[in-house]
Amino acid sequence: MPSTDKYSILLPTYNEVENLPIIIWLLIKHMNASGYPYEIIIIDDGSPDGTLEAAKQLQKIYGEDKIVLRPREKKLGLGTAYIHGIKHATGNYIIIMDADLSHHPKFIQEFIEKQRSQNFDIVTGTRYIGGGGVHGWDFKRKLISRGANLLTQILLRPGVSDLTGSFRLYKKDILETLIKSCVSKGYVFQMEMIVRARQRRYTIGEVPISFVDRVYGESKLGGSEIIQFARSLLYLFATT
Ligand SMILES: Nc1nc2c(ncn2[C@@H]2O[C@H](COP(=O)(O)OP(=O)(O)O)[C@@H](O)[C@H]2O)c(=O)[nH]1
Ligand SMILES: [Mg+2]
Repeated sequence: MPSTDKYSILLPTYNEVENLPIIIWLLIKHMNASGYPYEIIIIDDGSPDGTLEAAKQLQKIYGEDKIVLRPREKKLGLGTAYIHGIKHATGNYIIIMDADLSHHPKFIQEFIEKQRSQNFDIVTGTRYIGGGGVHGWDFKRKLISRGANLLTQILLRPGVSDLTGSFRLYKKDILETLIKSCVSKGYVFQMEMIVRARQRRYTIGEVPISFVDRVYGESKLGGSEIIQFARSLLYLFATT
């Protein structure tokens, strides 16, 4: 392994005070076991539930080299939270994931090994091939996710099985370029990232993951997000 390789894990948080200690504990455990150099960057957007205070406690426990805090004043959205995080990342690889325990840190090592096996530009977790799966979602949410994926597959043919997932590993420079080329916000953002990656002929590897619905707190996916998704999909269909 070249000694310069390092993995920056971006953890955007909004009201994740119950989930944060567990996800951090799991991340530290699995990343230490993997042996790869890493840092965890927490981007909290002024959560009223005290997530940032919890993050400060965790930083004291695990150290400032492992836990980096890059908070913002108020809720400014996930897309810009990633951009903000990337700016402060010292690793040459970036891992993005939810802090709500939907994405289990145990899969990260598989992402890393997949990336290294063929020098992929991007590795994405997939719920729709191999041992992947979704747990805890009701029928409606499963239908929306499947439907969104299916519709996108038909219209855009991106050749990746899970387009709306947000558990991924990127080469840092690739992520920087991609994020700048994306116009959408919200749920559709992850899909646009993959579609644009394909356009640019970036290579994408897939790792089956099991996805568990968030343990505490509420998801932000609502009716307006679905309409926005459909709209953006048509936009991408028309312009790419
Ligand atoms: N910093 C920041 N984090 C956010 C924001 N919105 C959501 N998050 C976090 O981003 C991740 C994904 O959000 P989530 O509600 O789980 O979306 P879902 O999985 O699509 O239901 C979670 O870790 C949230 O705490 C935001 O505006 N700013
Ligand atoms: Mg989530």
